[in-house]
Amino acid sequence: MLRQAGAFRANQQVEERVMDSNPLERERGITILAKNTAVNWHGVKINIVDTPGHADFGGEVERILRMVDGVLILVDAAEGPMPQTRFVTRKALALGLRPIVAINKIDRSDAEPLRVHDEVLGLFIDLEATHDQLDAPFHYTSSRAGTATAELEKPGTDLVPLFQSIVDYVPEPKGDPEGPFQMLVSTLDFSSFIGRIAIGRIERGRVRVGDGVALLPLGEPGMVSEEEDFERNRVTRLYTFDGLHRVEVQEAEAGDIVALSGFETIEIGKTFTSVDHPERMEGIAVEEPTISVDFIVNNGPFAGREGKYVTSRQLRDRLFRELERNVALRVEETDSPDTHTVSGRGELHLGILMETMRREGFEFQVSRPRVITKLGPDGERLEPYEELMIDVPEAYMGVVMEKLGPRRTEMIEMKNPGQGMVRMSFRIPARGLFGYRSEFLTDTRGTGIMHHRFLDYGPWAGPLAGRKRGVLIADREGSVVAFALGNLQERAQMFVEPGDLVYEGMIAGENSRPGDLDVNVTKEKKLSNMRTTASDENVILEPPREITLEYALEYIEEDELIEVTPKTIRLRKRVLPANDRKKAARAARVADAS
Ligand SMILES: Nc1nc2c(ncn2[C@@H]2O[C@H](COP(=O)(O)OP(=O)(O)OP(=O)(O)O)[C@@H](O)[C@H]2O)c(=O)[nH]1
Ligand SMILES: [Mg+2]
Repeated sequence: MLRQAGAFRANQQVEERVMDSNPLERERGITILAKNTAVNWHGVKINIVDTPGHADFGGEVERILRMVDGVLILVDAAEGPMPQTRFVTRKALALGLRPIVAINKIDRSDAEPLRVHDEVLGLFIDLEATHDQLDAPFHYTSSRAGTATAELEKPGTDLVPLFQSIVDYVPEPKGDPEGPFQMLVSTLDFSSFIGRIAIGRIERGRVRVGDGVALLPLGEPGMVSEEEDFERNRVTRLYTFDGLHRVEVQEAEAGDIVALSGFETIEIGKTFTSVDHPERMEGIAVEEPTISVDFIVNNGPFAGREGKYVTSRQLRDRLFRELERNVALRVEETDSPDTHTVSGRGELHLGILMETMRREGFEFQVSRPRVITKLGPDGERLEPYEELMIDVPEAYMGVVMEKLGPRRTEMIEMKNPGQGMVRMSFRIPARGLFGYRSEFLTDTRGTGIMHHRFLDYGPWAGPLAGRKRGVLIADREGSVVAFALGNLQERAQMFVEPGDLVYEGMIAGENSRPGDLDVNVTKEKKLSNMRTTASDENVILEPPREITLEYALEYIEEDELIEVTPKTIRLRKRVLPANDRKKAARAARVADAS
């Protein structure tokens, strides 16, 4: 769309996924932060906000939806609607926005656009779309080829039909440009030159650089009384969006999405108004967090070796700073100054924060995630449930069901779209997913795909079994030796490779059976005087399992921690010395028996 609307120079080389500008986004191939752009199509300015698709970034989606008058829903022509599609679509439909559907990637050899068309309609009905919304225009598109068509028999040649639908179908902004100025802060940006920048859509009136404007505190919508204190300041800079650029302007009016600076107390959800008409808009409702983890100062033996920021003070300041723009996040202090509890919308949401911090040079530890329970109307305990969607080859269906059963899973749907694959969706307590991913990957030999997302709160499911297998724990500090791994790998999947540094209490691999084992991964082969060649190099080692942050979050048990540094992710026992762990286990057994 950018290209065909002339956002690029004729021969400009444009990289793929050009809006995903943040390094983490580029690396992972997903959108994390919503971004604004705008194109001009035959004299009509179309503001576009690109949102993340994943449900964990729902907070991001919820607030930007307040800036738009319509939505374009992109669905993969082979995969069909995914759990995350349902999430964003529900939000958009509930706000009464009119959707346009693009069934994209019709160039894929396994595309089934008609089936996907039906699935999207089914989804709309499920989500109680209005008549108007059900009447959504559908386009079959290939964004790679730059084509759209409303009828499959007539292959598209460009995106004109899609642009036309947007112009015809999405209402113009309704705000009166002659009324008193009003704008909701939907998102934030920061520049070291000009400070905090508010981004939002002007609801009503107009604003000029130099205007004195009020910035109202959060609160109930309506006129703000004289007593309430609010910031009054001058707009120092004003920008609108155009293609991939921000354009500095002197004036903007109702319907424009702008970036505006000059205020100290900018916060998401606050309202800007003219000074003589301080009318607050409804704030941004963000869904409550569902899981928590503890961020703990790194107290392992390797602390401070790889990170720049390691103190509890630095960690605390950084976490609280994150709240300014990450609206679905909560940070709480605990009894210990070394520990903060951080709550978010899912493992990915928290995982991205951790990943961002380690890139900035932070070093810290994280606990196993806990679900956030609530009380129901009759005082009963409720816990979060997720929708789990699994694609596996038919042969692995049995083992998946067998493993999910004890995790209190309920099957919602099973489909057999062909090609030997089955798609199943389940309702599962969020707790039931902890530790499941690694089993799933092992059980399906890496051929399965799983997605999950928050669904709702439901009755507490009772005790659930934890991880099935135990871990191998390094019993001393040192450098990992191939010879030692060669002996261990028959009964374990290693997480470390030769040359890695380990310490006592660090987790080096997964036991293929239940129960933890303390092992020496630094053990050298005894040198005899008959030594021949470098025997170490003859050991054939399985590659270690790669431990990513999200993997680690789903993997660890309550008595374990993840150590996160800019260079490494290590798993460890909370209690490092093997003797202390044994004593604790003995004490627990005694307590159990009595
Ligand atoms: N074959 C084919 N691939 C496409 C087409 N459009 C996009 N892709 C590929 O699909 C992948 C995902 O594209 P993205 O633009 O990141 O998808 P997205 O919906 O923005 O993803 P999120 O923002 O993370 O939800 C990229 O590798 C694209 O190259 C298409 O029309 N045909
Ligand atoms: Mg994207």
